[in-house]
Amino acid sequence: MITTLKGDITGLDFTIIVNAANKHLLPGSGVCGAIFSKAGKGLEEECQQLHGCPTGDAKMTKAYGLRCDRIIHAVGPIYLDGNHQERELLESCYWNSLCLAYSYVREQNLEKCTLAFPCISTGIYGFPREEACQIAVKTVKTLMRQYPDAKVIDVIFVCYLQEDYALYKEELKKYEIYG
Ligand code: AR6
Repeated sequence: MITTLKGDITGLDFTIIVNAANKHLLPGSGVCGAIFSKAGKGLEEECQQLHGCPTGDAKMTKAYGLRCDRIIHAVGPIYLDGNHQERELLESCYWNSLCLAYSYVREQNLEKCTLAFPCISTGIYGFPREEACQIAVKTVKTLMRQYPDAKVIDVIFVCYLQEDYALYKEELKKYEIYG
């Protein structure tokens, strides 16, 4: 199932929440700042051991003070002008995060998993919201189609802003109708 909700991702008790991280895996502002400050010092310490993460990729940590079980730190692209592989890099963030989540499901023998994404790159990194939403939904749908086993993962796009929530509702509706 792929759904959307409006709210603060840091308060959710889903299996995994995704962080819109920076490539140093350091606390920043936005959703990343909120995740690090709620999770506590343990998260910073674990992230220091990971030696960063390339743009378009993702790494998983424990969740410490958060209510979820794990955090996936996905590093979205900084949007320059659309000619610097921003789309491909954003797509690869969603794809790689899903792959990590699926490995976790297998490793832990989970029958179900809830995976919450924020709108990666659309804040400080400046990715146009509408296009980012289309890429996010399309990437998740494509992966689920190619790997039906991954359907044990319920994906929830968690929107902080009403504007994003409206975009995701519309985009998901399109897929329900047209597949
Ligand atoms: N829950 C869900 N979504 C949120 C929350 C929240 N608590 N807070 C903000 N958002 P941004 P980026 C939304 O700027 O563009 C950091 O400094 C927000 O409305 O957090 O990927 C990192 O360390 C927006 O739609 O991330 C990086 O350096 C979305 O989260 C850099 O910012 C992403 O906005 C990453 O920039």
